[in-house]
Amino acid sequence: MHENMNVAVCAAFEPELLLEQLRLLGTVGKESTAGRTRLALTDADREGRDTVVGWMRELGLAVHVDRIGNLFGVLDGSSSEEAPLMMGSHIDTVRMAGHLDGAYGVLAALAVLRAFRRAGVTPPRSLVAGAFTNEEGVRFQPDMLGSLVTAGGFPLDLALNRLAMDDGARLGDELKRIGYAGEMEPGALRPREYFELHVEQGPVLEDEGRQIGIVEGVQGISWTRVVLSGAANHAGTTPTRLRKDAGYAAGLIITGVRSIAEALETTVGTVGSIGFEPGLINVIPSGAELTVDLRDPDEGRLLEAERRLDELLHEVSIRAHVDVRSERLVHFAPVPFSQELVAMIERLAEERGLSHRRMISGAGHDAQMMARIAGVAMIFVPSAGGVSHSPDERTSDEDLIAGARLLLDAVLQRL
Ligand code: HGY
Ligand code: MN
Ligand code: MN
Repeated sequence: MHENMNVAVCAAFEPELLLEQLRLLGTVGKESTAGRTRLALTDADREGRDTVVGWMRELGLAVHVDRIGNLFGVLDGSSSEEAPLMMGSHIDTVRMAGHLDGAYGVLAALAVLRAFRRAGVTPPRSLVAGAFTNEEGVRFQPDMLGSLVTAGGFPLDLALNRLAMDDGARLGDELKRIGYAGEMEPGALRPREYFELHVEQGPVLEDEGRQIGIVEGVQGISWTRVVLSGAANHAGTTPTRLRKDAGYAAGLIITGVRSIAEALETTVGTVGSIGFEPGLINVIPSGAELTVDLRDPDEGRLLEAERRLDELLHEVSIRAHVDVRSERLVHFAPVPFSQELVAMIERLAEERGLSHRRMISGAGHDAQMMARIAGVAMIFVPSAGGVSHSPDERTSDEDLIAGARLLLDAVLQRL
């Protein structure tokens, strides 16, 4: 685009409104305890979607919802021939979440489209702000499901039939219930580039005092569900040698996962959810269900971590005299992003005088799925204390604005 147009669009960028919308969206799903919870396709997620759709309509964007519930606001370009440029992220959250994870990328994308609108500049090709369904994957697995279906990595019908881990609801029925079972075929909006702006959710940028992370890719992710079946018995009368204690088995797995991670060094391992049956103080647990999250930047080490986990499960079944069944819910190999776009964003950060560094994302993102069908890059801003997936998630206004302005620079550079 002509330099004058770039200047006009940058001048029309409204950081204050971005911060205000982040605060407002952060009130949706507010928990009486702490943080907010907008699990995918719950009423709170619907309310979050309605809020973002309202802001899209205020901007006069064409709003599209596809059959997996992905949400897109489109600013038409002067040419409809050329593939659009898309920015996005997600607005579903984990439980008791911060207000930035996902929402920041969606609302910054809207802020970029708003700058074009306010400057009265029509982009040469369409610009799209997207919010993908079920990025967190805590209710329905796998995570990043909306973008994975968009990228052709998961069949739509299979996705619509996924059952919620919490209440067993069918994903397709939940989409209908909240009014976001769209008509557009997933992937119909196929961008040439996809940019995602996100908080780092880790300690690196803050530790090094840098303002921007230029993300070169995402590490590999493995999720496993484990079901342990022992025998309920009296906590007082049953000798240790006669126990088939599913709770003890779960404890061996939790400590075993930590040992696998420590042994493989770059691997991280988490048993994040666990439940006992019958879950009573004086009954030896007959059953336990837990999940294991393993991650590593290297596919070979991630596969080795999975092998060691499977070995651990076998050993625990013998040692604790319980039946162990496991189901691999997710295996996503590490994903590299576009080196051309990474270098471009790095140069733009230099030009803005922003301190920056290249890095790999420890968290999963929709960008890793969109990298299957588009040129992809991500921009990180620091997380205070490296905290995320927590009500204590914080990023300074200055850093939030710097990241959003760099996103706008990247878009202008590509148009
Ligand atoms: O699990 C993740 O890394 C992402 O938050 N879904
Ligand atoms: Mn996220
Ligand atoms: Mn997240």
